Amino acid sequence: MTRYEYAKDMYAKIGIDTEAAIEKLSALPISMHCWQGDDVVGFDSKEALSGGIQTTGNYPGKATTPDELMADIDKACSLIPGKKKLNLHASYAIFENGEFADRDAIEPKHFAKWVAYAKERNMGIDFNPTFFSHPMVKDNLTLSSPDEEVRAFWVRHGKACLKIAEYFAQETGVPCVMNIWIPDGYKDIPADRFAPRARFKKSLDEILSIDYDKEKVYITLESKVFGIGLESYTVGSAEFSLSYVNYKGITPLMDNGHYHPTEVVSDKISSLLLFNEKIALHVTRGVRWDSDHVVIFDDETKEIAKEIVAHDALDRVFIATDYFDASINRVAAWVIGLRNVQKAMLTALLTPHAALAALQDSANTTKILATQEELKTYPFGDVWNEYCSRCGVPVGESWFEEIEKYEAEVLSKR
Ligand code: RNT
Ligand code: ZN
Repeated sequence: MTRYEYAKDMYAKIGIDTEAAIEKLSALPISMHCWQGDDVVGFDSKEALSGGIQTTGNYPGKATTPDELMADIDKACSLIPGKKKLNLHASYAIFENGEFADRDAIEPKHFAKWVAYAKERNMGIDFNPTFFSHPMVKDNLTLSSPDEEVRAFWVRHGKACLKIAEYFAQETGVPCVMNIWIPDGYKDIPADRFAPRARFKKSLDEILSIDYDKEKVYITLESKVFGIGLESYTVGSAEFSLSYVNYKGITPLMDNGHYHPTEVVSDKISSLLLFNEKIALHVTRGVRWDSDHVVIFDDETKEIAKEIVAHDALDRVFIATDYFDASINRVAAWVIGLRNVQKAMLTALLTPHAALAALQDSANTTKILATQEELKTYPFGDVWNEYCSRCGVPVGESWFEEIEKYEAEVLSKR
């Protein structure tokens, strides 16, 4: 009997079909953020990263050209099991032959290379307007700016991105999630909390006033509680974002680094699923704050996965990663984080949710706790290894040898 066969039997005894779990997980797309590869720099400006987010570290070998970034994404994908979608930011527009278009004038053609890349790999594409790291961000404000020139510029950017999102969906045949996140806010106590939010609402209304195919593009709005230099007030707070989403019938996006430290996204998912057809997630890891550390296989990531699986919402939740660590090998950072998202999902798929829920309904909370704790020592690793091997990616820590080789042969030569 192989280790997998043994594990399969053990899970079968508690009513879990490991084959079905592997099959479900193989079909679940995880949207991989391109910006881990170059510290959120992009190709369209020489501006430093702004918007209250921060990368720290200067590990050698970061991608500085589209070809390098694409090669690094390929390397990472070859070491991550499961289905991937590509998540791009507008700042990753590719300009050729000396051509340039500012953020408010970008067009689908500036992303044609990404489309060709995704099509060759059978990937869908998600998209993000880039409302940061640009000279038109004035006083940390974009869509909520009182300066009409600034506000209008970013509205045009949003509209331009919507066209590009439609183009991605059209070309790849996979719906595109277009996520709006603005960094707007104030470092210290604002005199007026209302007007910036009213302007943000107006700007979103303007962007969404253009016609788009709602079957092809899902617009999501990402809330946030604070940013570096924006500690006292963010325009796109949780209440603003949820209310706006409900008012317009778009999709909410929760980033698990964007709440007060004792709040957990795992506890928010069920409420949002009750009132929204679809929801979206940015899976990250906050260390004390929204620090965007590489996702690890920790309790909260598992709990998030559990909420998706237990409510049978695999096809209602858009799962994306969002973190950026410049202090370690960037390709490895992708691999570690995405393998951990996959592990969390697999753990959830190997949990007898219905049986546990029945215990809750019969008030047998003692048995719930006992079962949950016993499940922690089930042979999860053997199912995980089987899954990796069936996906054709390295099993166990052997993937790291590939990273060392890639670093020696490619990254260190940059
Ligand atoms: C920032 C948000 C946002 C960004 C990316 C780069 O706090 O999480 O999603 O990380 O758009
Ligand atoms: Zn995010």
